[in-house]
Amino acid sequence: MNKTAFVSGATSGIGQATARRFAKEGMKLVICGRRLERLQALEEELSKLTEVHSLNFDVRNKKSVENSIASLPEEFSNIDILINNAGNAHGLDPMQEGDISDWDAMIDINVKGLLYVSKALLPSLIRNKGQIINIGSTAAKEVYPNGGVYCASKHAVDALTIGLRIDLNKEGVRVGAVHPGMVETEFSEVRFKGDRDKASKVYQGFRPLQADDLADILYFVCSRPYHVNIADLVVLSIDQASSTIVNKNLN
Ligand code: NDP
Ligand code: 8X3
Repeated sequence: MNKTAFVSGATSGIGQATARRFAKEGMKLVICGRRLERLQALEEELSKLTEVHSLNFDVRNKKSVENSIASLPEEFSNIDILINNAGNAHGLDPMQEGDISDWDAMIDINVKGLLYVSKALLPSLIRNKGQIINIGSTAAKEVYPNGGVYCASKHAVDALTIGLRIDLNKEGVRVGAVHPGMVETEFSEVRFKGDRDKASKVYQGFRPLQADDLADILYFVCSRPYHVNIADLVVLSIDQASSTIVNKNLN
């Protein structure tokens, strides 16, 4: 596909799988994340398939977001597709025991970071009649125990998706969100602050979604004809019925 895509959070999980999938489809790529070594390794890998440019910044840092995007070389500055994927959960605690620095991280990354990146890319997306796909979550549609702030951050992503779609309607920019249920990535490792045993238990006993499943779906969403905008897509594993109902019957 003859388009340039900007993928935030491309150093692991859904973002990395999506960058790989888009590269296979011949899309030009801007890949982003904080972990420089991973970013460089991915750039080297995908450069065999397509043109790739890396941007190493923290989405929480407004100036860094603006300067990084402003620094894009001419040949990468015409963004057609924005995948707003960078994000994580931090902690899983009742509100009364929540750590305020975890709350700051979730609001600053999942909500404000998405806004900073979107704002910096809107001129290009409007010029190109482009497309924004926000990665929400089932946590954007439901609230589950101990996940109040993460769910609030993803509810905000849902509202911002609708707000952007409304305001960009006259500009011909497609805006939508993909909302995954449980996907086996580094997500739980981040949530549990590096505790790999605890993280791996989250995905035991059932068939979670894999990052490649989301990459396929994201490619599908952005390869529809221009007049088709997939506005809101919830994607669950066969074993998941809701945030709290998961059929964990496998050995
Ligand atoms: P991963 O932890 O595997 O990937 C998260 C990505 O976000 C990494 O590339 C990370 O890069 C990037 N990121 C995190 N914080 C920042 C930051 N401050 N600045 C820049 N980049 C950042 O998790 P997933 O792939 O699962 O998560 C991707 C998205 O999918 C998130 O928005 C998540 O909320 C959402 N999601 C995940 C689900 C799941 O079950 N896994 C379910 C529903 C939604 P780096 O650390 O290098 O900066
Ligand atoms: C992540 C969904 O349910 O694993 O967005 O917290 S969950």
